[in-house]
Order: sequence, then C-alpha cells, then structure tokens
Amino acid sequence: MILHTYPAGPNPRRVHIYLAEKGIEVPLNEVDILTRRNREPDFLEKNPTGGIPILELDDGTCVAESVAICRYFEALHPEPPLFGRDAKEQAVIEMWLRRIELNLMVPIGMVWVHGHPLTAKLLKQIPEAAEQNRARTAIGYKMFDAQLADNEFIAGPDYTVADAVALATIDFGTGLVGVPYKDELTNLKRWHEAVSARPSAQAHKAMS
Ligand SMILES: N[C@@H](CCC(=O)N[C@@H](CS)C(=O)NCC(=O)O)C(=O)O
Repeated sequence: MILHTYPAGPNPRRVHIYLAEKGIEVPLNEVDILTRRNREPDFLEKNPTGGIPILELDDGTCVAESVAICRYFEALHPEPPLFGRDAKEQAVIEMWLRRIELNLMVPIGMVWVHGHPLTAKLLKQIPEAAEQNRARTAIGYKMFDAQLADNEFIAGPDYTVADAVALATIDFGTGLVGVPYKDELTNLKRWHEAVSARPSAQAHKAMS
C-alpha cells in the first residue's frame, strides 16, 4: 500500500492528522501538485478527478477522497474509534463531516480559486464569487462556533475524525486563503487552539 500525498495540502493533511491520531504509519509518495504531476495520465488513471490524496492498495485498487481513505483505515484499526462507537455517534459525526465539507470547505475553496493570486493563472477569476464565498465562510464559522459552545469537540465530547477534517480545513481558510474567523467567535478559537496543540496537528510537517 502507498499513500500518494502532498502533505501541506488541506485534503491530504486531513488524512495525516487522522493517521497520527490513530498511530498508523503508511508508506508515502509525495506528489508535487504545484508542477501538476497529479494531472499526468498515470495519476488520472488512479483518480479521474485528479485530486490528491490517493491510497493505492496492493491489489491496485485506488481509494481517493480524504474521508474515504480515513474510513478504510478505521475499518482496519477500529481503536481508538474516530468515526463513532454506535449508530448515533456515527450519524452525528457524518453529519458534521458533511457540514464541514459543504459549509466550510466549499466556500473556502471558492475564495481560493476566485480570489487568490496563486490560482489566478488556472482559470478566469470572478471576484464577486470570492466575495460571496467570504460571506458564506463567515456564516459557516458561526455555525461551528455555536456548536462548540456546548461541546468540547466538533461532534460532541470526544475527539473524532470531524476534528481532524475541520482543523485542516480551517487552517487552510485562516492561513493561505486569508479568510480568518472573527475574534468574537471565542468557542471556535478555544477549540482551534486546543486541537492545534495536539501532536497530530504537526503530522504533515514531520512527514514532508
Ligand atoms: N474531495 C477531495 C479533494 C482532493 C483535492 O482537491 N486535493 C487537492 C490538494 S488539497 C489537489 O489535489 N489539488 C490539485 C489539483 O486538483 O490539481 C478529497 O477530500 O480528497
């Protein structure tokens, strides 16, 4: 098995944080997305969407999509449980994973492609799309702040894969993309500092 990755990217980083929380080590192949190595034919054969990460299994099966890769490892290594212990926990975690994807990652990604100088050569940027999605991201941050008012972690009292995915996403938004959350979102800030202090938050740096 090999994990094709670009550890600093927000989607691969989700997997690296998750693996560090589980204590799982996987052989890595670093793929340079800046030179678009991931868009060459051999990689498009592994994943037609062109995205990294991709987990290539020994029988040649390629599992793309960061959360799907985490799920694969969860099935093989159920302890500690990061996708929930029972039906209710699993459903709540899934709900928050979808909310991270739809209410944070999508708008942050839109600001990235339509509002950042580093992506300007890739497509015709629409500045209004960037602005609209800055506003959508702010609404998303508020929703997470409200959830974290009564919960230590995103999906409840325990650290789960939703925290790994949210950390990678929010660090991307507040860092490279330049869409920080407001200081007044003190619950989100408290959570952000706490999960950033866990050793798993450094995993991608140690591996790159
Ligand atoms: N939904 C996918 C997104 C994968 C993705 O877009 N990865 C980025 C890196 S963070 C990438 O490969 N970008 C370069 C490209 O698409 O060419 C996942 O969760 O794995």
